[in-house]
Amino acid sequence: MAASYEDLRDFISAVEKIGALRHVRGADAHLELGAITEVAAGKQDGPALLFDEIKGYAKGFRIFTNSTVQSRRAALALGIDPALSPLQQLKEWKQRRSGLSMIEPVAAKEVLFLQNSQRGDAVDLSVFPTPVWHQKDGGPYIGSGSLVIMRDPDTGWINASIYRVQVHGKNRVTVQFDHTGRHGNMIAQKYWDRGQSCPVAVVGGIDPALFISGFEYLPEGKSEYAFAGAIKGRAIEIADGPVTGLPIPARAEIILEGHLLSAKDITLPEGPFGEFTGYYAADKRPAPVMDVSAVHYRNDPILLGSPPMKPPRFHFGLPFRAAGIWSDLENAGVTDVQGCWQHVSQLMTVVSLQQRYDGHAKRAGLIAAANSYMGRLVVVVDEDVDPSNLADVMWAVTTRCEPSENVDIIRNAWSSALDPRISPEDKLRGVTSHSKMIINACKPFSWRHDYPPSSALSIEEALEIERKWGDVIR
Ligand SMILES: Cc1cc2nc3c(=O)[nH]c(=O)nc-3n(C[C@H](O)[C@H](O)[C@H](O)COP(=O)(O)O)c2cc1C
Ligand SMILES: [Mn+2]
Repeated sequence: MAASYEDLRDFISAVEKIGALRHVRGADAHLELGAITEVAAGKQDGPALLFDEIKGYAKGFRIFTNSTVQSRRAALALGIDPALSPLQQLKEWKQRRSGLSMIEPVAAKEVLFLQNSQRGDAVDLSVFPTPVWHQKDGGPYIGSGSLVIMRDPDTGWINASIYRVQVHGKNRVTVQFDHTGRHGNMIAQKYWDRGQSCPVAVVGGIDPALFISGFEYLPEGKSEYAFAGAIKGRAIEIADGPVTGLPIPARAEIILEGHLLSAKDITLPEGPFGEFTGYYAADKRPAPVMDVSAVHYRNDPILLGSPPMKPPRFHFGLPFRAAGIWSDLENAGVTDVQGCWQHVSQLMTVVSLQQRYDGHAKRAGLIAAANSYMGRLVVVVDEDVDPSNLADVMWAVTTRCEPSENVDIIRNAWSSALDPRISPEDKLRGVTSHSKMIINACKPFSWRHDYPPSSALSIEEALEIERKWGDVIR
């Protein structure tokens, strides 16, 4: 099954059909809109939100938030049956992802983003509601879930990834690269090294397939558009931006076209911006400046807002990085993995497996730890524990793990400058690594058959009862 929406509006309609959309009128883009988003995202089955009549802005200039924070909408975005259990959904995505065939974008017949344009001196970003999302943010962000499009000047390769975009005036924004290895930064640098500014388009109001693609780690030279096409099972329709000639999804909502100026000549202080860890771990920092020379937008445009929020709220309700680790385990030859999951917005990884030999669980834990970005905690559980169920995972930790025997600490491992627990002194010295704890919460292999048996139903037995008696006990 592939995802079947045409564009963001179409996805919003699909969300409304499953009863998961709420309309919010009269909110203030300064903090209030972000606060409503955060509270809704924190609810068990929290809805997606479509804001209109935003205080001080024209009716029809809308913002859509919490698009895919919840697993049912994440499944809808991927085209996966939402009736499956979350772990089955992730398993299906893992299987599909490894066999996806790329679908190259095609030229659009109709270019919806050109319905309205501002050019040159008429460019004025202040007509668009741009939220200040969290209280200590350095300013308003038009890009919290927008694609940044650039073309490699040597190869013509188009990169389209998500980087945050702060507004600094009516025709100036900054684009923030977390580190110099970001494809956008590598491409911009090539132009700057030749004494040129880098043509760039910021695309706001994209559908979830483009969002997922812009978020995925695709290798250099690979097209995020082709990957988004693969998710949808159908080519993304693109059209050239009139100013930059960059290919832009024709059904996107709001487009900024212009040039990213050489960071050698000019930067502006960017941030701080509330991060996905739930902290401000990085201060205001210099970021490259984009001069906006044209803005295009659809009638009644919808900006996709995807601010980072305190965990467990996360941009995407299925932990697709965990699907990557699950594949990594299988590719490394670790058999009998029943599932892999991430909690706390990717900061905790859980692997569930059926132990076949002594050391099996540790082998899986070490691989998962090596590939867990910023995650301090890795837990390995037996096959009777659903890794997506945090309460079950903690039950296993508290009843099967003897801390003096089953906990390992791995030092100097993969984290980032956004890690709130790396000290300011260490950060100044360039330290971006941390330690990781691997908890083996499996029954000890050598006496697993003598372990006190569980009094609870198995996952299958419980599901069977749900099927038969669910309506009565719900
Ligand atoms: C909502 C959202 C916001 C993001 N913001 C940034 C950002 O500001 N800077 C950044 O470097 N990466 C950011 N990322 C992560 C990148 O989009 C992601 O790592 C992507 O794979 C990078 O693509 P690239 O390899 O083409 O550079 C964000 C991701 C999401 C989902
Ligand atoms: Mn890329």
